[in-house]
Amino acid sequence: MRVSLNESIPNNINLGENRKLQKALMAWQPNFKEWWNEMGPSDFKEDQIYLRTAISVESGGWANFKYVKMPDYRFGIFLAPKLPDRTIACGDDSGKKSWDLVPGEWRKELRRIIVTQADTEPASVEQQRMLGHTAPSLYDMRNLFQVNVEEGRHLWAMVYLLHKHFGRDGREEADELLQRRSGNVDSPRILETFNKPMQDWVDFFCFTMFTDRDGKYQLGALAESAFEPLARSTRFMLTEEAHHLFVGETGVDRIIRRTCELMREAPDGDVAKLGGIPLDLMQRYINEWASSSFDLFGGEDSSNAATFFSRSLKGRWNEQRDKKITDHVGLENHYDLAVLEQGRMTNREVPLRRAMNALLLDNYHQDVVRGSKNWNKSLEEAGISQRMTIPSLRFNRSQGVYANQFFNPAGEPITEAEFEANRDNWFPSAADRAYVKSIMTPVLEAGKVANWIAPPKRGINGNNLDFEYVRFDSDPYVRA
Ligand code: BYC
Ligand code: FE
Ligand code: FE
Repeated sequence: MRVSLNESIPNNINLGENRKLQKALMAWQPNFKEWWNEMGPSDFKEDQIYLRTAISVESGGWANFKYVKMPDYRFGIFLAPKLPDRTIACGDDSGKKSWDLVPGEWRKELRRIIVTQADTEPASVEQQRMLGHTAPSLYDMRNLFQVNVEEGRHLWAMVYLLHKHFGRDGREEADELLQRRSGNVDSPRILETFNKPMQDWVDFFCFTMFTDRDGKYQLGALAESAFEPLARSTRFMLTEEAHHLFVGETGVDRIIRRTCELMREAPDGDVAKLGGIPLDLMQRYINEWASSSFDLFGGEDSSNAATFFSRSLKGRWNEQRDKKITDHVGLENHYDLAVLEQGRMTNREVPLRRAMNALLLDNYHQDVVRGSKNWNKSLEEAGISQRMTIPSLRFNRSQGVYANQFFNPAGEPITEAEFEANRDNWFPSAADRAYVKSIMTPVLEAGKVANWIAPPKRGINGNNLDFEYVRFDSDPYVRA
């Protein structure tokens, strides 16, 4: 029993030598499997998927590709290597020795951060569970399932921390992670974006572009934590996250490139007549997922953020590596935040520590703007004059200083009536969603791609597009 758990969970945490931890994880594992079976990808359990499995943190070990059935996937637990002489990166204790164990004073806060991070992982799997049925190609189906199993592994990574470092409370939290459900009214996931339905592949590509990218920045901030096990877990998670972001950014790009082709073919430029995705519709999906993802950073002016930073639980993006960050204590400076007061924009000087969420959101925003420039390059190359835009950080917010205020996508204040009158211009309408749904027919033959999306520029792990990324156990069209 002991040996088999150790074998079924690839790890670099000496799991085989820690009986107490093994026992805790062994008790949790069947519940995880039950959850995966019920809430993980619908169908495709008997099919062979060309997946990468992390079996060690070394470069050759974390990207090990082979065919596996998803129920047999091995969810490993890995810590990135210890950085020699790492000291605390930020806050009051900057420069002191980092922690291998949770300090009693910050236990509650650390647990809360880890639980919040953990909760997003199974939530995203739940949100994406129906998408396999409408995959636009085997390549895309494989990427979807790759993302799903890795989010499952990220849950394991956080549950390991809860079990190892937080005793009984940690075990209870780990159980509750399998009980909450995305979108459930009585027991929802913690953060709002993770309760939104994901109905089609345009949602999926926007989610992996915008929402997984919040993951990148939050994980980066946690990789600066003084709590070494958290810093090292999240550092390894970041290596996997890159692929999720790639799937999103290139997915949107492939839609745009296909739309450009169809715009040339359609006599009056109306790509919907040819089953393509109009650029305006794409923009509405972008507005929706981008603005919802901005909320994931929490308030721009936040006492929680100040606590997390000053107690060294969470740092800034590249806190340790960025040469431009010289003040790691953060008591000196302030952040200039534009706020709407009595109908006009004014500046609020936010003490730097309270502005940590705003700073991280700015890093994130620059990154999504960079991504949108790549999409616009595709438009330019195709000779199309329309451009995609990332909405202002003030647009459509439910968290932070702009919550319950009204701005247009350019960030200019407007009235509530104007906002409401523009809903169908700015967000996917019922008609948009019905149209997208109508074109989401699965394409499940190697080398073929749905009509509404361009093929990828290259395949996975050096393979071509016509590689058989999924080997079906029985005719998938008959099943679907
Ligand atoms: N929805 O001081 P405030 C990922 C709550 S994604 C609902 O403004 P704070 C992934 C907040 O909890 C990365 N509630 O913000 C992606 C607080 O509640 P309490 C996930 C929200 O606390 C795709 C209150 O509002 N990781 O990995 O500084 C697929 C006031 O909060 C929201 C993390 O989030 C919201 N959007 O910051 C798979 C890292 N925003 O305490 C995976 C861990 C705020 O008053 N989490 N609230 O009851 C954190 O560091 C912080 O909790 C947050 C919020 C950055 C999320
Ligand atoms: Fe994740
Ligand atoms: Fe992810």
